[in-house]
Amino acid sequence: MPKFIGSLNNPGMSGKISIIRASLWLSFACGGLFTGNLLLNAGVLHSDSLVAIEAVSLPWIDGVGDDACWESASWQPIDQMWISWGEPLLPFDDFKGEFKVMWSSETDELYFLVRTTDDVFVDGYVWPGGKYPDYDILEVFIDEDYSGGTHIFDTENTLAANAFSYHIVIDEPADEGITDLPVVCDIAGTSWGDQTTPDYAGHFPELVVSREGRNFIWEFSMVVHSDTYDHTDPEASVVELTAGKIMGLSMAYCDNDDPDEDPLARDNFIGSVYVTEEAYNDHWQNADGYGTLTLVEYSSSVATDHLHKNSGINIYPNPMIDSNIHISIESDLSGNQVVVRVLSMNRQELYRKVFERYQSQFTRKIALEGIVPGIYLIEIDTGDQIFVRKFARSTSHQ
Ligand SMILES: [Ca+2]
Ligand SMILES: [Ca+2]
Ligand SMILES: [Ca+2]
Ligand SMILES: [Ca+2]
Repeated sequence: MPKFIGSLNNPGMSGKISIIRASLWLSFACGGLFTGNLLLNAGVLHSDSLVAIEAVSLPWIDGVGDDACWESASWQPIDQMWISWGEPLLPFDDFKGEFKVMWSSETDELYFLVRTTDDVFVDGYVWPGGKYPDYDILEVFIDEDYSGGTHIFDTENTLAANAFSYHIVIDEPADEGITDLPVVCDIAGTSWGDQTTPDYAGHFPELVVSREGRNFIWEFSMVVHSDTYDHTDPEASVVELTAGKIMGLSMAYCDNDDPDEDPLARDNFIGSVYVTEEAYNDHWQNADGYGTLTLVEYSSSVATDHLHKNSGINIYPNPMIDSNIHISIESDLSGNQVVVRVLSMNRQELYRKVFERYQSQFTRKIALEGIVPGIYLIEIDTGDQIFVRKFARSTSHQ
């Protein structure tokens, strides 16, 4: 009988498996997974490895995601609560977010399509003040050479441009309207004594944010710069984009919902990758926890595979409502057996069951008695592939 043997509230049972970046290529060798998935490979968790397919036709940057190229990219959720410190997911009307990313060898630019929902938008930031994270902003974190490491200031050992944490600050568009004039902030200088906040809007050649009700679409292009970046000569450090290139990349949203408080203070910080509790607010200064982005050439098979792998497994309802969650697997992903495991975010095994040989559609109910509110990983081993998805047990249906 499968047993639910622990919970996030039982740290004594933790058995951590380290996250190893080098497994990226292993995941490719095994028909690796794409946006929105995590992959467990030979006991090693490789999380949040994104693949960006080259855009054969460039998107029209207008805040509308109906361009043909976006169809071959998958949505990557922005669903990890970095602040407030590991609490369950927010209700979707408070914040919901996801993004797609593509690239072009013609323009040497990355292209992003981001959808956010936010109940209250706090704007009014005046550059170059230092309090931009207390407004509603989208953050793009990029480490061009995937070096990891600190990126606050230019010092003997580190460079401020080792990675960028772009804080995209906009004024809220009118309902059914758009805005296209952001300020993009990050820290530069050699120490807190001479800290400056350059405006990096020039790294985003095109950016349009549209709004319908509480839903926003951020569509933009981005130039990638190396760590030799000099703000007085940006062109000199522009990086050529080629298939196979790996970069560090994460996305996050700073959510404040109280425009009247004084001073303003950020309420929530939601990211696209899992980070440990100690690193919930580390991306701004250290690139070690960034996700990975690998650029690949477009081919119809890659695009088809990409779409297929993301639609082949369904976990529902998510967030789960009671102690049951359902798994369904498309028929052509079938194997002789399916091993299902549920893990806490620190990789503690909470549930394991082997389901015997199956054919055609595979649908099972997984009972997780005693599961406490939080974010979990569900691992599905179909024999030739291992999929891992995140799901949440919310607090609102106890
Ligand atoms: Ca568009
Ligand atoms: Ca909100
Ligand atoms: Ca770097
Ligand atoms: Ca907000």
